[in-house]
Amino acid sequence: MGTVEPQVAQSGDVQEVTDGFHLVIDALKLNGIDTIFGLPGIPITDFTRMAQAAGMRVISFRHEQNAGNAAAIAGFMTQKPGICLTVSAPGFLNGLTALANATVNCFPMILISGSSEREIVDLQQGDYEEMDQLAIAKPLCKAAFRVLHAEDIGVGIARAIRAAVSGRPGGVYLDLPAKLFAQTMDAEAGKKSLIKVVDPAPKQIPGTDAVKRAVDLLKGAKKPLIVLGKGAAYAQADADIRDLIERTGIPYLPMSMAKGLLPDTHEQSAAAARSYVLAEADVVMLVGARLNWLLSHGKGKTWGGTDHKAWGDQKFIQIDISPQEIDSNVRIDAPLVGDIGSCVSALLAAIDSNAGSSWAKPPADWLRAIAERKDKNLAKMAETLAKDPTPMNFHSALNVVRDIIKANPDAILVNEGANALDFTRSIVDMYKPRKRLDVGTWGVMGIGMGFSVAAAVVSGQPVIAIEGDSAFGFSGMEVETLCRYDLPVCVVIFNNNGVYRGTDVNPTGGPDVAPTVFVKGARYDKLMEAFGGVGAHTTTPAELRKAMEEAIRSRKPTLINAVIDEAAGTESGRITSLNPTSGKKK
Ligand code: FYN
Ligand code: ADP
Repeated sequence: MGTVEPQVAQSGDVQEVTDGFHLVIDALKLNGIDTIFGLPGIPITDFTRMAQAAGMRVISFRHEQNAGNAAAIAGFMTQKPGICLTVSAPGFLNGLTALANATVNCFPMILISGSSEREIVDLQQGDYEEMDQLAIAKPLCKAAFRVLHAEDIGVGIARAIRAAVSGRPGGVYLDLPAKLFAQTMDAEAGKKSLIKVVDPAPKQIPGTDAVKRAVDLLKGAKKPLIVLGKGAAYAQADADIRDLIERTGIPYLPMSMAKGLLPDTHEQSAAAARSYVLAEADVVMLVGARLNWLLSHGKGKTWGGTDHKAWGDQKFIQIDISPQEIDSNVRIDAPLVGDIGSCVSALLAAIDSNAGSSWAKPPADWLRAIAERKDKNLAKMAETLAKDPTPMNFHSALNVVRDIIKANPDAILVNEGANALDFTRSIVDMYKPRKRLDVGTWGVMGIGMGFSVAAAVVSGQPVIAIEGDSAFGFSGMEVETLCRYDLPVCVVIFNNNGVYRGTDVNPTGGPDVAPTVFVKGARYDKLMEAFGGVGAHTTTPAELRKAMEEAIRSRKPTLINAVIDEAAGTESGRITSLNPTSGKKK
């Protein structure tokens, strides 16, 4: 395994050879990629051993989807493509969900899957794990490539990296047939065939006319608003974004994964007056945020429209790296196409040259009106959080989480569920960029443990995963992975015995429970103890606080079963309206 015997060339000289295994590893390392998230098996088991032997960090999971989610979020956090490695057909398909999710979320990721004999697959003769993986991956990701010859590995990896991180980032599939790994070639020629990608995500500078158009629109606004999306968080232009917001004095609304780009306690944050600002603003600047369902497609009552499809009266500026994003839902009056770093610094320069230090702050009555709404909502929230009901509910439990994050602002918060997601988003303030990782554009369940593993591995910081009991189930087996790598992850399961809540009953009176109900009183904490981690069973905020503080202090993998009122929680949390209602009459 792993070693390639030197071959004797015809001249009698010893010729150093390399092979597909080593060329892939060398190509990744040459491009600064030092971690692989994956799951070994035919035909990539030896590859994982050799990668580890070559000094790469190889993190093995229990299911490929979780490895894929880990790779995707590592890409978001680092701007380097996260690598997920899987076996053929079923392993590939398991990783594909994460690849599609990464693409939808604009996270750079490369799914590398081994594949079976091309000749047999193409003639459909029934190979072990036979599947035309390239064809299946293509419509679900940004780009898909296959490498058939060892001398093309350098180009294949370079194309995959460029496709993942340039322009709008996304998921890339790289198909590596089993035969490729064992192919040999002259070591020197192999080395020369590798490419160190120069400037993988080139800056995209916005046009000066586009910058002027945007500044003119902002300048004339009476009720301006900036919406920060996860593209703004990804861009790592934190200081300039903060500068732009503070120098213009414009109120801003963070989308969920943009929370913490500026501290949520910032006086210009309009998060607690969301409905008001969206409906009332006259000029809205979107920074790395799409007008998709999370922003009601930029129209309807949310935006002050007269009915659910009507456009509001506001004008939009949109900063995005993808020119095709513009006008996708409503008219964009001032598109600013380019990378966020370049666009924001161009805006700052234009603001300087236009107005010097005298850029007029937004009208006081707009700021006052927002402050009034915000103060009212904050006071209402404070009142709810101060209650200490028995049994514990989402609010009293999250009041604890809120304090823990405040005391540990470098900790990363992973969050999934329905109510567990929605309440956490509005209750737990974030203080630093890219610290909140959640279900993203699809609202997908199952990211929890994959994101947690990657967050801990990439950052070395403590991770707190706030999980609905249903959401946790999608990736729960990875608690073994947390223990195996001894990661500082504290999983808190908000256990209310079911999907949304645990109180539904089977209307027939039959022996099966309702489709949304789980085993009552489940002890998820014992799952963690089974693998040597710390389990805690908590029923009060005081117990929860103690267990969380201990987890942060010890940095041991910890799972806290936080029992909450089984009647707490609404159907689908804040998005109940997306459920269709039956029109059937008796
Ligand atoms: C927000 N709010 C606050 C605060 N932050 N009040 C007090 N204090 C703080 N810190 C207020 C805010 O102004 C809103 O009140 C309300 O709380 C809700 O805010 P939120 O959650 O930001 O806004 P809303 O309306 O829920 O946003 C829509 C959404 C969001 C689609 C962006 O619901 C979302 O991100 N959903 C993702 C759901 C998902 O993916 N679920 C997973 C699948 S679950 P008002 O201004 O008074 O309205 C499968 O079933
Ligand atoms: P949110 O869900 O937080 O609203 P979205 O995922 O909808 O955020 O939007 C992110 C947007 O950011 C995408 O349209 C994407 O093209 C854009 N984007 C991602 N990275 C960059 C970047 N570096 N520069 C400019 N735009 C970016």
